[in-house]
Amino acid sequence: MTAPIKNIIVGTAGHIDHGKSALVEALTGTHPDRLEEEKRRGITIDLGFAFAEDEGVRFGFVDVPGHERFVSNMLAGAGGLDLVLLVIAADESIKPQTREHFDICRLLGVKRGVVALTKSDLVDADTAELARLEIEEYLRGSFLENAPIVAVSAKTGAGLDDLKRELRAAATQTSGKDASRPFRLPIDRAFTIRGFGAVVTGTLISGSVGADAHVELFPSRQVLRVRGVQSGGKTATQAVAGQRTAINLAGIEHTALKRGMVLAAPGKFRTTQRIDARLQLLSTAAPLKQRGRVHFHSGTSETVAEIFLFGTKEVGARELAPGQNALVQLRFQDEMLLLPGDRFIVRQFSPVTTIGGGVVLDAVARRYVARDRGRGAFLETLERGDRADILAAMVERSARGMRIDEIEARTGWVEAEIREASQKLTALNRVKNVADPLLLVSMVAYDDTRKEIARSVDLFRKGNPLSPGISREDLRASIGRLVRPETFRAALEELAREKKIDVQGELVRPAGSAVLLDTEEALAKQQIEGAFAQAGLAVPTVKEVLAKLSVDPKRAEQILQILLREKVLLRVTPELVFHRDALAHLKVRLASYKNEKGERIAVPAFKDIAGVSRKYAIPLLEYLDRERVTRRAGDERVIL
Ligand SMILES: Nc1nc2c(ncn2[C@@H]2O[C@H](COP(=O)(O)OP(=O)(O)OP(=O)(O)O)[C@@H](O)[C@H]2O)c(=O)[nH]1
Ligand SMILES: [Mg+2]
Repeated sequence: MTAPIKNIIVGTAGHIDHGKSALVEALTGTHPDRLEEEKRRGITIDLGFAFAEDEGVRFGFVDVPGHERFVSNMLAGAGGLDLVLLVIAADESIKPQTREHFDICRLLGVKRGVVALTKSDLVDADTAELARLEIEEYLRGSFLENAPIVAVSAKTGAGLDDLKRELRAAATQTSGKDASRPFRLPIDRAFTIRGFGAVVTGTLISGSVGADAHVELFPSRQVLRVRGVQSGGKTATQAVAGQRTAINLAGIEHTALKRGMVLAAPGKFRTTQRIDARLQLLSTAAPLKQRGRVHFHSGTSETVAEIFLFGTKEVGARELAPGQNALVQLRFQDEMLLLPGDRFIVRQFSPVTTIGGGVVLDAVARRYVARDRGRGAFLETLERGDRADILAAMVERSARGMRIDEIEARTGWVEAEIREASQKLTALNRVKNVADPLLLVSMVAYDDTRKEIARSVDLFRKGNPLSPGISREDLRASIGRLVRPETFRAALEELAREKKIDVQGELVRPAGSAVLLDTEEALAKQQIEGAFAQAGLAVPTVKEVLAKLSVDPKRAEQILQILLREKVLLRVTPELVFHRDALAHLKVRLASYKNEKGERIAVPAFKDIAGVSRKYAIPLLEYLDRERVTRRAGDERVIL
């Protein structure tokens, strides 16, 4: 049985002309420089790629330019690497871009690598030893402190086997990228292939993708179909995280695609122009001013950002000192797709040099305000907490609560992870899940909603003692706008289950509270009912009846409403109200008419048996039609 294949991206780093591209060729057989200009000038300008497979490890090499003018191209390649191959020429030792590239790797959180001491054929043993000592000294205290330093020559082939062995060893210690997470591919090249159309390439940093999948292009948010994929330079059914990947896209011109755009799982993510982050400033940088402008690089994208400092220890600090770190807000000139945990680099606006980098904590940050006391603690939880802590902090900071899709978009977590964290928190009573699939609100916000509902129901009751309750709709409107319908419903139902309130159809009232009438009101109720009962079908107007009562008009109207709700009285038209017995009696008379005279009845005959004038007859017939007691047939009615 062979061990599963591991996909590892190795990125070169190092000063111009130190032999990066030559070394990649020596290791893979492919010279990574592809542009005419690169070949002519003998320097690398843009990213180059090559592949090698070695004992269960598939290496994708990303070769970067060493020239200081092309650091932004280097950054587009450095975003996705698992291992750095730090290339230092034995005859020159450490030079400015050795330092800058190495700083970038550190700031991007690269964890492992190998140092290649190249051009070893050009120096004697003492010079090589001196270079080695210098490099060891330089790397002390960094992630490469204990990394192997392998003397090699791309020219003679000396040391290449050792270097391959060390790369393999480093690869086995590297965890690689996670294919089970949502798909994300920062685009580093876009071109067209005759007969195929648009093709993009990039390092697949997360998830997997196959032919016929749909992917979303950021920042334009077009959804596109994948025609085919290649990984590691070969056609494949599926490309997985950690592979160099080429994707042939349907429905778009290659001219509409370029480096810096991102392909991602469709419908999952949003773009952002504002993030909160931890920023580390290099010790070689100048102090960073409040609202300083920088070039921002993450993945293959870059934009201009304005930096707001809020995490410095000294309250009111207006700048960040070299070598220090702080919690910051970054505001971008362009829409970016970023997720928590994404690393980034910032470069001075002018002259352009690398000054620092950091990690995204909150990709959907609230607008910066100078005094936001909760934010520091919140960001520290995002930075250090486990998934449940982070979820609780996010839910507690959002007044409306968070739906599962909102959590996914904001964190990049998969559903199972969200559910697990949510179960933990609901068991601890820190959050309440009020809907399916998943809407989490903080326990504090949920309890507030319950209290507000109970208060509102009571208040209505006090102001409207004759009303059987407040309607759900009015109750909902009386509760804060920040309460979502699902939260309202869950709280209402829970209060009803606990018998704190009574919910009957659309009406809500305090538990156990029937409408209580005082003697005067009870009398008025009898009088109203009596008036309509006596009138039979030739009813008086409501106004006339109510005017005779001793209670005030508003209460009289409410008492009428009670009778209507109890269905003792029935409203046939806005003006006409009948007693239920009168209507029942009419139906009996119609039934006997049908028995004796047949099913058809004309209006005059109806007036006779009802004993009413035309004024009542027509509305009554229309009412009976609606009730399906009769059906209109020309000028007559059919008794059903
Ligand atoms: N003698 C000798 N020459 C080397 C060796 N490696 C590279 N070279 C030469 O050094 C020059 C620069 O090599 P490249 O591989 O292009 O250097 P690079 O680091 O890729 O340069 P940039 O991409 O422009 O930063 C070329 O002429 C190579 O032939 C080596 O091990 N020995
Ligand atoms: Mg090169």
